[in-house]
Amino acid sequence: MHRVELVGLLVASLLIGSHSHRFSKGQSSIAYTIVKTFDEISNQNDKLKTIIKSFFGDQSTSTKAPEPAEGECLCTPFYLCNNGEVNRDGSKLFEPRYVIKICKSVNPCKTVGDICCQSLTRSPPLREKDDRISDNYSCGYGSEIPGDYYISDPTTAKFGEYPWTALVLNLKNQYQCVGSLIHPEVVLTTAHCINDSENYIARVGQWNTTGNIEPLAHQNMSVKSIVKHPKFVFDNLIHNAALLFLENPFKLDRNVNTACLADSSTVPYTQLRKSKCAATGWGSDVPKGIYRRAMKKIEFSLISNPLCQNEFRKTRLGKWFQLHQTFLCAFGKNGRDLCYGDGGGPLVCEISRQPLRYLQVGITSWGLGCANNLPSVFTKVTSIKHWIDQEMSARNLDTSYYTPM
Ligand SMILES: *[C@@H]1O[C@H](CO)[C@@H](O)[C@H](O)[C@H]1NC(C)=O
Ligand SMILES: *[C@@H]1O[C@H](CO)[C@@H](O)[C@H](O)[C@H]1NC(C)=O
Ligand SMILES: *[C@@H]1O[C@H](CO)[C@@H](O)[C@H](O)[C@H]1NC(C)=O
Ligand SMILES: CC(=O)N[C@H]1CO[C@H](CO)[C@@H](O)[C@@H]1O
Repeated sequence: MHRVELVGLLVASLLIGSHSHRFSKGQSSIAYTIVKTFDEISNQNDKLKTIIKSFFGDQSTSTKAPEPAEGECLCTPFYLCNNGEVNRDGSKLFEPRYVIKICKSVNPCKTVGDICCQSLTRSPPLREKDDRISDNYSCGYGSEIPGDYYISDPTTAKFGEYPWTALVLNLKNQYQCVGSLIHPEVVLTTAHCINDSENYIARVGQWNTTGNIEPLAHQNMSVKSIVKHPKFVFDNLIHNAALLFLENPFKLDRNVNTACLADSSTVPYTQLRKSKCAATGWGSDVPKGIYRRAMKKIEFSLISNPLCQNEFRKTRLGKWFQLHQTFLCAFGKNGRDLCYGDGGGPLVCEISRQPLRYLQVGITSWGLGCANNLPSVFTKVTSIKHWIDQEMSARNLDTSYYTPM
């Protein structure tokens, strides 16, 4: 096993050539380098790709978990020992992607009494019909909506690009978490940012949360009832999912569409590991940073659970850490990452052979810090899909809104 690992790393390091110094920076960068290496060669040489895959394809063999024997003394940091038992599921050690501070929108005008006014030079909004979604409904498609809105960097989504990404607000209009529209009257989010005894509002079709500058209007809707996953555990965030059922349905439009949901019977994750994935939200860029105004988009590459578990075993979660099967991990491209306030947001991947159509595979759940070469962790949609279907059927709601046909 060790030899296979070593030869594999050798091949990887030969391939990245001048970049091989990354290995000296610590082991956590190795997996990142491998992911990057796959990216870098993916368009170059299929044969090399096959060779690398033969070493890394089955990651479960090269990242075999140590298993403690029963009754064995395990020397662990004190915080990993609970009543004489080693903490193996990361209880209370994860950092959920919470909203930790509310960003106040400050009036930027210097003169007392002045307020922000829209530019008069804005081009008129274009309102042609998009036949993909208006009458004949289809989940997972975004729209190109031309307009005079400024996009500052590659981590900002375009208006209409991810039309299922929803804001979850409290009654004071404060940002609580992100969600995804899976049916005109249902929003999927994480359980960790929802308090069942509070009231919420869902908002869709918005891009810039601080100004109504979009060429198509957003929509607000009150949440009528909340259902958390019955097996959700707050301390270790397993089954971290909640459904918000709305008072009335949203109207689907070019800036409002439903997400398609991954189903284990139709989508092999190994296939999705090669596709373009992205997560969206309005969270901060750094811990304690301010929240984004315009929708944020972070591109991700999915990794296997054994590889992910191995990455976290090198952290304070400890070497006995076991990643629960309801999680899904991904590395942010170019070292970018989600952060506080992104919880509940959708992670979507392009469906192979259906260009520009996306499938929601994850719900943003937790990480350790932000953008520090560790994977981001999501609730795996396939592990909660059955529960979603059941809750929908119990209310006579049409599941075809999130089923890609
Ligand atoms: C949930 O909301 C109720 C009612 O506002 C409040 O008493 C309770 O402390 C909240 N729970 C949590 C975990 O914040
Ligand atoms: C969002 O709106 C605010 C206020 O109108 C504006 O200052 C900011 O530039 C907008 N952001 C983007 C990315 O357009
Ligand atoms: C949505 O709710 C916010 C906060 O109450 C409000 O400012 C906004 O005008 C509402 N949008 C629409 C389209 O009604
Ligand atoms: C191709 C297709 O399915 N067209 C349908 C679109 O929706 C209208 C009415 O909603 C139907 O009449 C069409 O057959």
